[in-house]
Amino acid sequence: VEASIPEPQRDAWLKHSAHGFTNKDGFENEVVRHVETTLARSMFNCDESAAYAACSLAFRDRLILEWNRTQQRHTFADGKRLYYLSLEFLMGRALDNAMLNIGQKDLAKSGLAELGFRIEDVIEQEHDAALGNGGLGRLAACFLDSLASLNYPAWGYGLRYRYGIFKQEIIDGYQVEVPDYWLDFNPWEFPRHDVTVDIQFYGNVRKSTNEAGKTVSNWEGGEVVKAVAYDVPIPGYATPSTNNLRLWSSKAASGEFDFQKFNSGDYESSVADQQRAETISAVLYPNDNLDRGKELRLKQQYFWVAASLYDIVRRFKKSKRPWKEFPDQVAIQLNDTHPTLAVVELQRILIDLEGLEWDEAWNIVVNTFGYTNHTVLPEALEKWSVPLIQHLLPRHLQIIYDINLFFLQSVERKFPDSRDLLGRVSIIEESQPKMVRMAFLAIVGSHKVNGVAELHSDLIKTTIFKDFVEIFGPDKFTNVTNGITPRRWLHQANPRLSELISSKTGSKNFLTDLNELNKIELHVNDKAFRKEWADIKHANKVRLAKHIKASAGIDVDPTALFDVQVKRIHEYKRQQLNIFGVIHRYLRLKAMSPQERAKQQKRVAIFGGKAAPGYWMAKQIIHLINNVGSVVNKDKDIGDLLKVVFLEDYNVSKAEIIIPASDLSEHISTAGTEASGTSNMKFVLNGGLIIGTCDGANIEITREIGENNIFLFGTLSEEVEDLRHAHTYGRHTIDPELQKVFAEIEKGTFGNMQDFAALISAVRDHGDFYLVSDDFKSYLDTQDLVDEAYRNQEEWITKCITSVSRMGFFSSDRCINEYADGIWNIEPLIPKGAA
Ligand code: 4GP
Repeated sequence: VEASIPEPQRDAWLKHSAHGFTNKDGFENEVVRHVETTLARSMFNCDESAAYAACSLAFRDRLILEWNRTQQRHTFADGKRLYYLSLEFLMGRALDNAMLNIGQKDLAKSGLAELGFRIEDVIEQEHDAALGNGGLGRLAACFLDSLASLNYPAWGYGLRYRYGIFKQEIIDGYQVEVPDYWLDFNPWEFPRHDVTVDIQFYGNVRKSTNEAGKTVSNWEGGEVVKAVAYDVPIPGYATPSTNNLRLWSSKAASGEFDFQKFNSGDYESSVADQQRAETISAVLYPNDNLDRGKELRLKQQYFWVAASLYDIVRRFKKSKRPWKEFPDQVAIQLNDTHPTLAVVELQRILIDLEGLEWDEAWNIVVNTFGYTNHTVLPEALEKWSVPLIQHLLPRHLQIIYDINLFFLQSVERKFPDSRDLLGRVSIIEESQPKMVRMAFLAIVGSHKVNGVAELHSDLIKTTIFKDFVEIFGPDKFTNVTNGITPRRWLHQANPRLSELISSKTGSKNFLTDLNELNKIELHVNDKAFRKEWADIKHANKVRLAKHIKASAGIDVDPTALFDVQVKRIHEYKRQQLNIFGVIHRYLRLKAMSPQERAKQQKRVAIFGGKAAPGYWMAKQIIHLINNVGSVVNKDKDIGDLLKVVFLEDYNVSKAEIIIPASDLSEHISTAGTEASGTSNMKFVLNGGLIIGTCDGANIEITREIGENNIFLFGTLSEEVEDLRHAHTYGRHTIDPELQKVFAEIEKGTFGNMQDFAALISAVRDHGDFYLVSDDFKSYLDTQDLVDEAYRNQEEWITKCITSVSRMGFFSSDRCINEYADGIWNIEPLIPKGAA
């Protein structure tokens, strides 16, 4: 407000206000202007990357104008906003998405053509924004798209990592990690050097008495690091609403500390401080579903949470409302436990800085936060050691102890006779050293806790959080089944299919109301429609085949069945089951006569995904896949009957090529381990069928599309515990077909058997925790059913069309509306011009 232009000068501003391009001519003007001025190049010196840069800047300018208007609208309306706190936003590329969401891709295409460029080549220049590991980060990105498209006043808050998820190279069959420095040129962010927050670490707490005679805690000393905001505009689809993703970057605070050192001649160490400060936002931890408990990670978490809360509180304070209205104005969603310190930080702000009483403050905190759990895997549940928190955040540790004390006292009052219960639910684990259980802190500090698919939400209530359901009652726990944005995952990734669907549904409305897809079921027998459907799938497969040739050097037949498993490599996701199945298929083909072989279904087994750099077993799985590929792919007996491909460096932009080209995709986690899965939804939406276990969202997908349209197999989640128990106590016989596979590996057919000994012994000697042997037979049998079904192409296409038509439920728009109604209590703010 202080910086606003006085009334008399505003006319001049209005007269000169920027507009952005509105037609092709205007677009070309902007592109050329950016080439010639912003980039300081010319028509004699403009390659595709310059064209990409200029085109992106032209779109960015448009977006930021809408962004400004959107923010003004939100400020003026002064309603409740949502803040989505996520350490990961796996955004992928922005240009194509911006062009499509604004509805100007055709214009850009012809404009670029006039200037001498093919739009596809320009789009290809962009480096993925890969600030995430896998499902959790990509979900956050889909949510941002839906929040903007549905016109919700919402912000995302995250970290601006200098290095996103590493780039994966495959060298001699092994994964090698290469740093992903993606910020060389990033036209999609706006540095806000005027929006900074000083963040304190270390130091100590001193108690004092204020004028009112009250004891107050002062957090003093330590070190200060500066957080600088970088804003990324998030365009809504077919609406002017443009939301904000604010990413924080760390910098040394140019405070007294540095100057003192500098003046005393200690130049080197003042530069070292600078670098140390910058490491906070330097790198994304490359773990998916795995907690490593590194000190720098805790620093990242506090840095990000403290900066974001400062920003949120500052915004709230502008409206001069009483504190008790904070939860009416602000909803904060914790994407997993990574931002849980926000609960403590808000309590600290309220009691230490704003002078509220504990209870009043705590009430505000609990009503503000919601917490989403994404996994029940014990190795992924965050814990931080008490000494570490004590050292880094001394005041926060005191507050955590107080939160725990008051919580345990309330439990004790309610359940006076259950001593064990207090130990089980305590936020502090009595281990050596003591640990803070972040999930418990998140539950206690939130008014709603949700899982991400029905089975998963039931499991958290009956297993890891069972006691909390007793304590708080069942209403605090809810389910919001994940979803995906049909804008990126259909319209952008599969433009021809999107076009075909709109020709049958009569409009593009299905992109904002995905249930409209059900109109295509009426056309399932329409010959021309089916033919076009099949042609599109084939073209997408040809495109992927070219990509495979270019990146892996392997020739694949686009008429073969493309069988895809792309996701993070994890024992629980069971890529080992898949590759053992592939070996089995190979051996079976080898044993056949040439005549018999000729009758078999051709397949291409396509894998992709990164392993956490420290996850040795996952890396062995990648190695085995590659070695099997190098044997099978050159076997003359086999030819096109079976190919095995590992696609290097799976990421969002590659997913956009792979997913539309799949016939079958694999979602085969041990039942009860995959919280939801979201790629399962993307594959079905693109007209591929899935083979899967009764796990995560596979179950709801089956309910929606019908069990005839999905290939389910394997152990059910309620049987898993008993089987594991049986394995541990000696009743474990390995499936005979799997034994043959092991024997072949041990013969050295796929290279040095020592390399794969651990993969085999996990199943044979160490209890087969993931039930690979138990599920092997039903997996193979089901794969045979797939071959048979694929042979009947007419029937197959019917299944695909029917499935797509029933996928409306899985839009992230549905999902966001459920959060908005059930957890956040926010309303859309629809601007003029929204479709
Ligand atoms: C993932 C879950 O593994 C996946 O099932 C789910 O679909 C996704 O979150 C989004 O909810 N979890 C993670 C993680 O990525 O790191 O915990």
